[in-house]
Amino acid sequence: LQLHHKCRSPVAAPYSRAPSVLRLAVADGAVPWSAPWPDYAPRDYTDPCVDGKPWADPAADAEGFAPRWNALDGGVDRRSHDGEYAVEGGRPRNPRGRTGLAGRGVLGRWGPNHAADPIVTRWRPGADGGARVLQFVAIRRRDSGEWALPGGMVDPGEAVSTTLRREFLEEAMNVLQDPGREKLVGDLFSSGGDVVYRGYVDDPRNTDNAWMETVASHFHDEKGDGVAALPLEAGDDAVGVRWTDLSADLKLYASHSQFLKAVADKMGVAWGA
Ligand code: RP5
Ligand code: MG
Ligand code: MG
Repeated sequence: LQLHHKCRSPVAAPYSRAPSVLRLAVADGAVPWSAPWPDYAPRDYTDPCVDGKPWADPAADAEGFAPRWNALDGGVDRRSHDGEYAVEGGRPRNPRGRTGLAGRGVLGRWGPNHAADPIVTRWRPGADGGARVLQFVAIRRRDSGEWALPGGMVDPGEAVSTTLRREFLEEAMNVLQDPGREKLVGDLFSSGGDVVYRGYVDDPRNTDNAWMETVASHFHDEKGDGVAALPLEAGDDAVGVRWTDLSADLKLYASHSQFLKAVADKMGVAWGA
């Protein structure tokens, strides 16, 4: 079992709006559900920000709410990339173990919340001679202030390839303010990219009953002139955007640096420590 870490910090950034919401401290050895903890009773918390939202599920015990767990449930994909998850007391159980918080926290869906992360790369311009340096487009998240991939949630019924392109346009090109920019990406995303990771994300918002999963897909512009011409401007939930050198030293949101390591390995560039 790969341990999750970012959802075990007692004052995870997304909860800073509600500082009274603290997670129970869960030691490494107590993460697996198989580790006995008879009186484990984490706080049960679902943030008011998800109440009644069209992108969110209702309360687990809401009348008429009969989700099909581990299945494609209408437009909502309730399957995990990592196999079948358990459902206990009407709630999905985090496949990576305890997080110290029950409920959904700030996540909309019970069980897996599916996202897609576009990784757009080029070679750093102007580096003649010496080792080539790979760069990717990073955004800064409004919620935690951390640098991250410009990813986002897959809408019900949406193809992941569409999410990848849409989220890049929204967060890294601010297309919501300037729809004319959509055509500027040309066919950069038409291939669907090269999937470098698919599965659970070590996201600080994860709870015992709700967690992030993603498909991280790589789009590389070998010549770099196409992507160099893209106007980068933060939009939607992003408050910054920039070309960033790939490196093991990067401190990124959730498990995003793990996806970038896969890109570095694939492209044959040094990752470091
Ligand atoms: C992460 O949250 C995913 O890897 C993706 O980058 C992101 C999606 O959530 P929002 O950006 O929509 O908040 O777990
Ligand atoms: Mg978004
Ligand atoms: Mg996002």
